[in-house]
Amino acid sequence: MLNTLKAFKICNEVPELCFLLYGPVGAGKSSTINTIRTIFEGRQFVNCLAAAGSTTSHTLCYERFRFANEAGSFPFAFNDIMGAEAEDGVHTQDIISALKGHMKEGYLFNSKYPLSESNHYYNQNPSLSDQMHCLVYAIPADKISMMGNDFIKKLKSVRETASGMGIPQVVFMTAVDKACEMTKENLQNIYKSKKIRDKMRECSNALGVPMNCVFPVLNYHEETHMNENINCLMLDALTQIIHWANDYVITRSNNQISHQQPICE
Ligand SMILES: Nc1nc2c(ncn2[C@@H]2O[C@H](COP(=O)(O)OP(=O)(O)OP(=O)(O)O)[C@@H](O)[C@H]2O)c(=O)[nH]1
Ligand SMILES: [Mg+2]
Repeated sequence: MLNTLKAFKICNEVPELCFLLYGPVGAGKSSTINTIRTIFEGRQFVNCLAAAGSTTSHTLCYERFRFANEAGSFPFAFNDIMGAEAEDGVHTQDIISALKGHMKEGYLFNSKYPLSESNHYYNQNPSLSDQMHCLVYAIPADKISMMGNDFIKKLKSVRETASGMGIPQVVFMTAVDKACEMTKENLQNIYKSKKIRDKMRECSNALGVPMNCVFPVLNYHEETHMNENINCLMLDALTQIIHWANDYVITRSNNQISHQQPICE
């Protein structure tokens, strides 16, 4: 799977495929990026992470992460954002700005006020390369049932915007170890676990994303060595979503070309 990803040729329209991570505080968004870096770069990465159980977001700045190893760089990037809370946390309008490519890297989130058009970090004319090509919801498996109505409401408006733009939407269901003891003991049991399947269905219903777009994953969080099972789950998700993001870019650029062509009578 690693070789497949390395060999993946993205379309010519954009230099890299962009994924935006969105989810509640402490859902494992930053950990997902660290896990991907760990897999590609062959060593553990620990950036700024929220303490487990923290209620305020640790990620405060809009950042794009790229991945590379000695063989070269991979043609995709993940954007990390502040977690969404019912009242505090990332402003829904900011997620929409990020999706559309208006938000520049380095922007410091402010949960009271969304990014304004006059801000230095506001990109007035985003191109297809600046916008997101896939929205990845990070939802912790053990907390799906606890997601409050306020958060679901926020999520709904983000989902509507993404759907309106035709952006593919997937779920990374994190912390599978916390939702199923059998899976915690041996990650390979994930494929046999009824609990995990039920959680995936819950995710699918809550977010309106089909079951085959819900990927159960485990992030590196306490391991000190590489773990093939963790890597395989994440790589399985990546090898699928990279195609969907690429398809989206192709569709969008075809539409743009057809809109630009003069209408011949
Ligand atoms: N057990 C377990 N813990 C995890 C997993 N993923 C992340 N964590 C832990 O959950 C906590 C929060 O993870 P983060 O990656 O900081 O979450 P985040 O979504 O970036 O949080 P904010 O930036 O604060 O919104 C950390 O202590 C992680 O070690 C997982 O798959 N399993
Ligand atoms: Mg974070």
